[in-house]
Amino acid sequence: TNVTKMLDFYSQFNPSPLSIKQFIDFGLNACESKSFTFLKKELPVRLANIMKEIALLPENLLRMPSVGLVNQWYERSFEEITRFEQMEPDPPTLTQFCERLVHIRNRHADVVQTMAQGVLELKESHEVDPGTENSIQYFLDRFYMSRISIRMLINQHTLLFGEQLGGKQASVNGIGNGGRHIGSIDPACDVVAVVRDAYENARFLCDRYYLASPELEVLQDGVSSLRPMPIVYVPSHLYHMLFELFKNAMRAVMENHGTAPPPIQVNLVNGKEDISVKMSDRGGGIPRSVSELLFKYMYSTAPQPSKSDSHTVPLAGYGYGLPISRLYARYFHGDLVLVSCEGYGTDAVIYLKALTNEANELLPVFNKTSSKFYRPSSQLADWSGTLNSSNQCRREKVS
Ligand code: W6P
Repeated sequence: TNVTKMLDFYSQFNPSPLSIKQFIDFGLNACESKSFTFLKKELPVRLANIMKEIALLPENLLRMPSVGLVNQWYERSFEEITRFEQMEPDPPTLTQFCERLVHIRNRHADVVQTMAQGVLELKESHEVDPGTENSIQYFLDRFYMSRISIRMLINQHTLLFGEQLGGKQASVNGIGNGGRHIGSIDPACDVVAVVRDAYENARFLCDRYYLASPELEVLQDGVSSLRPMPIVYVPSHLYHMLFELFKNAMRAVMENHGTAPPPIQVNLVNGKEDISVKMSDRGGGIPRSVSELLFKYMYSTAPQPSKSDSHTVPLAGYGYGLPISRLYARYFHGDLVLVSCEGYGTDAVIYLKALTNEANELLPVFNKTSSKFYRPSSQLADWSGTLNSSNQCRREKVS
């Protein structure tokens, strides 16, 4: 079909990663027709690259109804955007384009849940071998990263040029955001304020479930501090990561201390290359064998607690929260790592790039190398007793 041909065409191009600096420079010279011209090519390229990978998924996963649904959403959105291919950036087209992007963003709102449902459907209907599990892990990291990046592009365009907030005026000059946001980027995003906000909201859930909660101590360079720490970043991404980490830390602390829960400490350090946000809990820690698993989608996939339990939902379900938080960190070349001391507590560190020109989007590229990861192969151990446990890469026997 025509869509198949278009997919083949657009998937030949590599996605063009942008840095936070480029997003800002572009936002400050905000030109809607330039943005349109860039996106009407770049969005199909990013969509096509990941759609080609969806097509390579293990057949029994592809057959799951939820995965089929997600695939349809991608096909529809790809088709809708490529309709703009030959169009000139005149005012009615620009308006239509903006509206279409909002529509597409809404269509894909539940992709994470729906994909998780698909993995659940697979688990409940098939025995999943470790090779397949590996392929699914590899795919979901790339798939969700692609989604984060596409939503970033759509958010920037609609916030800069959309009508909802009064367009450019509202999002560059910032109505209700201190007058400095550039789309979703805050050039003076106060890490301390985001930490406190995420803490307060996690604490609200914690109090409701455990009837108590640990205090927060904020440090800078290891000493107690009340100073703000402004960085150039997307506050919603930072909030997402911190809220997830706080929920996990609070749960661990509350499950391990009846009364007088020890505080959660957050130490902020602004280095030359990295900004580090270290959250330390004294929640008893986790063994190393478990900390690896916390980032695995297959391990984290469990049925949602039923709606009737909604007043007593556990604080953190170990859903896709941690793996996706790590993707948010990695998206601009940061990272999220867990270092635990079993029997004591856990440190979770968010690393962010301190320099906006080094904070480049990290994007999955579809090519021969990536397709290899979807081919089944016999896994042979080259370390004693490590087969199927933690080897990230695939080994094919060469005689
Ligand atoms: C734990 C397990 C965990 C995961 C993520 C963040 C903090 C913590 N603490 O015990």
